[in-house]
Amino acid sequence: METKTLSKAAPIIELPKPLEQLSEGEVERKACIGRLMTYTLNNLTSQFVEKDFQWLLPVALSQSTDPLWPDPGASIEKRIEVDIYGKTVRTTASMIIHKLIASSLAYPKLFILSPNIRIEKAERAKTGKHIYEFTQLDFEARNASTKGVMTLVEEVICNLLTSMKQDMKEELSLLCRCDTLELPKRPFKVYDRQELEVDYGADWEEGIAQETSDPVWVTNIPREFYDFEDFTTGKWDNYDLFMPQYGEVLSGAKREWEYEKILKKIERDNVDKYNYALVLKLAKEEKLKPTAGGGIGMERLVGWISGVEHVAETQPFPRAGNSAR
Ligand code: ASN
Repeated sequence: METKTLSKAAPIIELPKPLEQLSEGEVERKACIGRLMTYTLNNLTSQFVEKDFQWLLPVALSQSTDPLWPDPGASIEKRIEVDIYGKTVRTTASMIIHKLIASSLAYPKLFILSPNIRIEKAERAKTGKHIYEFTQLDFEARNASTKGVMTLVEEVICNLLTSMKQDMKEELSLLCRCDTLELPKRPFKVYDRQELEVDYGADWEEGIAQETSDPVWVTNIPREFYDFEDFTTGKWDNYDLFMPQYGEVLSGAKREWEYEKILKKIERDNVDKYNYALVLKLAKEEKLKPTAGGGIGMERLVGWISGVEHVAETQPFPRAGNSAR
């Protein structure tokens, strides 16, 4: 089968201006996006609390942060490490390991608004999708299934959009999103990454985002050791959520919990075992439980809702390029 050609090459997107350089009209637009962010945070956190998820506070420095490796989508240029009281800790790339431990030991259903630092190669800022500091609504549930997580996410996103379209008409119309932001039909379609590669080649993420007019799930993406991999079929039980004309806003998975598999994958990936000693110990003692979850990128979700060119437009102090304030 022939690979489809994408309609246009990915455009290079200007970095957003800092607050103090915005014109009056641009400030109004910024404030409008800010109100949609407030609405989204309030709505999603309330929905998770109502569903009996416990709201945990984030950690900023830890021994076991996300290795972000091997993930074909990652391009980490620099990792920030610092010595505290004789121990090397790192800035949080994601709280995935903490989620697995917390959900297994004490908080079966949890979520965190977790600030993540990922210093990716500078040119990635020009995609309009990458920022070096962002916040995930990261959630995890003990004994949850992939289907269960997909249903939960579809429900919370559709609830958010339904009430936002009623309550935030002024903001959505100022951003010209009143008519274009449609309520998706449930359940969302599910694609296997392998079938998308046949259709679009290596650029399947861009391909599916351009072509779909509804949010879609993509499963079976090879990546870090903590996502569940079926060793007999070679398939990964994980999932990303892609928004139409935009791209990925959530990634998640059913997780590994068995010691032998985790160890094998850590060794296979050349990941430093020492940093994951606690999760290995818990798995060995059979205290690590099967969980599933995901993380919604808040800037990306609100970026898609607002129709921004660059995701950093959703941030009061854009975290892209070298204009840090
Ligand atoms: N939050 C993601 C998850 O739950 C992990 C990540 O951000 N790398 O799978």
